[in-house]
Amino acid sequence: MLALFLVLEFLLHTTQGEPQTGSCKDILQGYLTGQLSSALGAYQVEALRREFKSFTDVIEESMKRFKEQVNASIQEEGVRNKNIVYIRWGKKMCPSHAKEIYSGFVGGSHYSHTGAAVDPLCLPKDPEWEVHNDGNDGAMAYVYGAEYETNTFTNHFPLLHEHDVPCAVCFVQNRSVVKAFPARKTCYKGWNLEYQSYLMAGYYNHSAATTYTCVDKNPDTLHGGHANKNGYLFYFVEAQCGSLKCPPYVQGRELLCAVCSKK
Ligand SMILES: [Ca+2]
Ligand SMILES: [Ca+2]
Repeated sequence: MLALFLVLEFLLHTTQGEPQTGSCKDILQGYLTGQLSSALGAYQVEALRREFKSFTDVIEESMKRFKEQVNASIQEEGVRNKNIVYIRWGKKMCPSHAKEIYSGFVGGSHYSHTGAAVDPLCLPKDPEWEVHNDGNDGAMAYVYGAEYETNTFTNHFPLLHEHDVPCAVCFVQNRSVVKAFPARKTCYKGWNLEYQSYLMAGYYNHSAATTYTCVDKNPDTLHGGHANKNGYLFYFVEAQCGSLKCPPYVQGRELLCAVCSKK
């Protein structure tokens, strides 16, 4: 309504002072004040109305587009200042589009300890220290290295068995969020793939609780780490039907994981 009023005002002003002001100005003024000349045909009023309507429609449409553009550039600006960091488990390097903060080796609690910390760590190769006392000092938590436990799976995966597990901490600019999607190898619409992986966790019957972790689907191994020393252990995760819906899940099938990010 405001737009219509402004258009009419504009037309009135632009027609003022012109010699043949008679008809157009009178019609507009009549339209605005409601005192339309009786001599004026109804069809002229209708024609004017239609013209104003199409004109204001054009203005409203371009205002809408302008608003959308402003919103999009505000959003773009917001994302430009955002970054994500994630750990690529099982790989020494980050994906090519990411910057590597550091590459390290996976550590965690011992699979046999009931009081274990559940989550694995990506330990750097250049640790720093403060006050310390070498040797075991009693009441402490522990961190061990990590191994793949993959001898009962198929294909090339038994070759990884007992090898130590690397990791890389990766940094990606202009992304607002990163998330692991279990049971997926591709990302949902609007998300970008960071890395494809298998879902892994501790053995179901070990004492220590673990956490589901997305370990790269083409894992690297740490040089010189092929010895069964145990510690934090990674096993593939199989679907178990029941309360888990099958289909879509399949009894005994190993689950994947897609790590995806979004602008
Ligand atoms: Ca082992
Ligand atoms: Ca299986």
